[in-house]
Amino acid sequence: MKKELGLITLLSISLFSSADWLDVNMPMGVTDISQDVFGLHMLMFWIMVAIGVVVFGVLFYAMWKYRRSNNKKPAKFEENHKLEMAWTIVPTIILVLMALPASSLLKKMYDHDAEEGGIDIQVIGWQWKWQYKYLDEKVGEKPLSFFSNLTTPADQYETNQAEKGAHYLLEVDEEVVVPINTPIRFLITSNDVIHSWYMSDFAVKQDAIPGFINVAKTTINVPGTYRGNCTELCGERHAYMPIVVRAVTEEEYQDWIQQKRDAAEQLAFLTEKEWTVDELLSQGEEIYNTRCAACHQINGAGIPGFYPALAGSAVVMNDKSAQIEILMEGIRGSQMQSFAEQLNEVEMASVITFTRMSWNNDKNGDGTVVVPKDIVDYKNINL
Ligand code: HEC
Ligand SMILES: [Cu+2]
Repeated sequence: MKKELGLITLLSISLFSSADWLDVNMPMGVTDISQDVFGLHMLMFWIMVAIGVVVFGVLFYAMWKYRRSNNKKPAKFEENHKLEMAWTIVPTIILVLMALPASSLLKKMYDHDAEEGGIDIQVIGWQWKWQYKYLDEKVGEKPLSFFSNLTTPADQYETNQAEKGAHYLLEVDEEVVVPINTPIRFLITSNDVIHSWYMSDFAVKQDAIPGFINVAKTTINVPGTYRGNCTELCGERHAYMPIVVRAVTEEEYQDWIQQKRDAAEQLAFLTEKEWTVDELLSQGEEIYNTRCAACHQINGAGIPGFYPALAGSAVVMNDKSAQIEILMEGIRGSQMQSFAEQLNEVEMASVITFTRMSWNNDKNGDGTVVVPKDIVDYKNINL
């Protein structure tokens, strides 16, 4: 069966290899499984073409041959047991034959076992972003972990004022970097509602369900940047939590891991350094726009009834500890989640400072700046 599949894939690839055809067809992807899926899809396609040719051939032949102007007298028979048996048995056989390669491929897709030299990446869905934890790569004592947020500027999709970029709604601040030719297991789960991690180039689509771990295994053959989406309606910004995976050589992968480790080391130094208000503000604005503006809006006005305004908010204008606590702990039962894992001390301090110094909050409130040390202190007391 495998040989035939391969042959048919080859045949289909040569027939459909002009770019125009590939555009209308299913993508072939960059993993063995995704190419098998493509092969299966083409096998089914040609079987359907053959059935279509036979059925419509007989139909049109009969219409032409037995047309009234040809002076044909209609036959009078009512039942034909042999014919009825045939049109029941033949399709059944065809269906069973189609199920054989389909189920053997499905079995291959659902193979969850860890492999020698493979890596495990935990994927966690959040409203509305993805978190990735590299379980085999430690940074300090914890696994390497980061969040991946949409970076398409809001004026490209909210007001339609700006021209859409090349990777409109498919671009993020932190790409998932993985090595090629290495078995990767994605252990997919969710922190809040049901999401779904979908990457068509790998033929991977798995629901991310709170309390469960779904496994998807893949080995990427071709280096490149691959883009996908959340495919389970998960709330109002469902369309704004894309997936970007960058597959690189083993060497580049190791470099990237090292960079992440260096950055973590650098952070210890950055939390202790003296920050100027301007430095905090410019970093804070960037973070606010990617992490907070989706709900609280760029101008801090929020959306009445859904998201409170931060402009003029008593929490933001007064004693800084109240706001630090909200950002660190989240507000239970609301969409205001804890940012303790999502932002480091420097990012946390700068985004809080930004909200306290913007939209006239500094004029009406107490105007105190929050520095990274405040966050470190909070963690020392509370965590
Ligand atoms: C997914 C939507 C969402 C995101 C993203 C979000 N918030 Fe919130 N935020 C809320 C909601 C909803 C509340 C109100 C919760 C409640 O009181 O029940 C809230 C409340 C707050 C409050 C308290 C305001 C008040 O006056 O009570 C502050 C401060 C705040 N958020 C800051 C931030 C900052 C800073 C960020 C970015 C790091 C952020 N939020 C990201 C939804 C969000
Ligand atoms: Cu989602």
